[in-house]
Amino acid sequence: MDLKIIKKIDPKMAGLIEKEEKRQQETLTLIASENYPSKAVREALSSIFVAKYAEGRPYKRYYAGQEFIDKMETLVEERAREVFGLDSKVWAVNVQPLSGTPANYAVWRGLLKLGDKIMSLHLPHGGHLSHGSPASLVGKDFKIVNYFLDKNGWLNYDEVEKLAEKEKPNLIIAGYSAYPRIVDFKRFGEIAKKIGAYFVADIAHIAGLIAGKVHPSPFPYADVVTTTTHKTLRGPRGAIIFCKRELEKKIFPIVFPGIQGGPHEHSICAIGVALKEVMSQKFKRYARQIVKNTKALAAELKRYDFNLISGGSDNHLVLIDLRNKNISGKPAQERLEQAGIVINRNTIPTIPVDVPRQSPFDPLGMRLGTPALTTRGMKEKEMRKIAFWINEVISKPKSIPRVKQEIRKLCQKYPIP
Ligand code: DSN
Repeated sequence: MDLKIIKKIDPKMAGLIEKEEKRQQETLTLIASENYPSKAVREALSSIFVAKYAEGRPYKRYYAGQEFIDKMETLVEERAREVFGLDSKVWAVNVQPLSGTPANYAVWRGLLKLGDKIMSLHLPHGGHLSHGSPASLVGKDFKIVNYFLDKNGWLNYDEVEKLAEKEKPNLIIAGYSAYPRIVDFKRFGEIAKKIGAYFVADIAHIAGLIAGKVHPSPFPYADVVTTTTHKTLRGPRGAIIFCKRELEKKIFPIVFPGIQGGPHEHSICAIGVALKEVMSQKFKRYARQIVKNTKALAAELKRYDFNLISGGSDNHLVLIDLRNKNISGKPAQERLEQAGIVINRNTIPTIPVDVPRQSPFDPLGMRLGTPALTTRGMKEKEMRKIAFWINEVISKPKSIPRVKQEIRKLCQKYPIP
């Protein structure tokens, strides 16, 4: 990025930006929730919309000077619907939430009374903080009942149904941070309907895969769909709420004025540019390549005797139980980072829930995702090489300096956008 002006007025900050850019260029980002937005998206992020307050919904604002903001935000809403094939008579869209957690919180507070019951996946099994962790406000405002993955790390829809019938939650959430398999949204929709609960799909991790048609869509079955915009969707940081028209009046006033003030219109503009890119054939090829890359990475890691939760992957991530490698998540993450492989340590779901809790600071597994490297243009061949390096670093720490050099060389061939 050209930092000519910042360099003049704030060399210290320019230096930090340059260092971070170099770090990202010389290392392999395998954090499943990260990605590289295009130059066009970054250009939109620094557009003049950054200077504008626009509290309220399009064409119903509290500030003057909204002629182009209204057109821009409406265009982004239309594109969001187009990307997922939605009818504007049925689906309302709000592109203002600042990120995924506030988007989700607005939905729960809009649809439920304090103390109502939410049913979601247990956090250490791959759920999300905003789905009702006791550490989050959601866990304090609502009663939370959790479902669990089975002993091999798969969703068990019959168990979800039994629990839903017993607990009668007001709202059921499907959507995960560390689940490597296709989600049967149809089944979730049927379960929710049977007990009269709202069904919310949080597709933050897989929105780009759904838009690219490599994962089934939740829209035919859900009352509400939330997503962040910066993961597989490859936009700037932000979030979108889609809800059935009849729920719009309940949810959108929680976004504003409930929990937010002025929306970040420069981010919304950049979301619009990202959505335009998502509509292209090129993006569909990108989504297909993410899945191919993850499958190649998974297959090769298995050859090195890594124990993959659920035995493999259908999407953009793999989750690994490290116990047979005699290392836990934190030292594995640190060792890999020294070599230039940036991953998440992660809890794994195959530990019975009644044994002492895995510490989130040093859990028993790690999570790897391919969206960012796929954006850099890497394919199956590079994934196999990366699996080799991961094995080298985990099994032979002495290899770290050599692997680091090899990774740097590979990274030169695949510039970050
Ligand atoms: N914390 C994000 C992730 O890494 O999956 C989700 O919000």
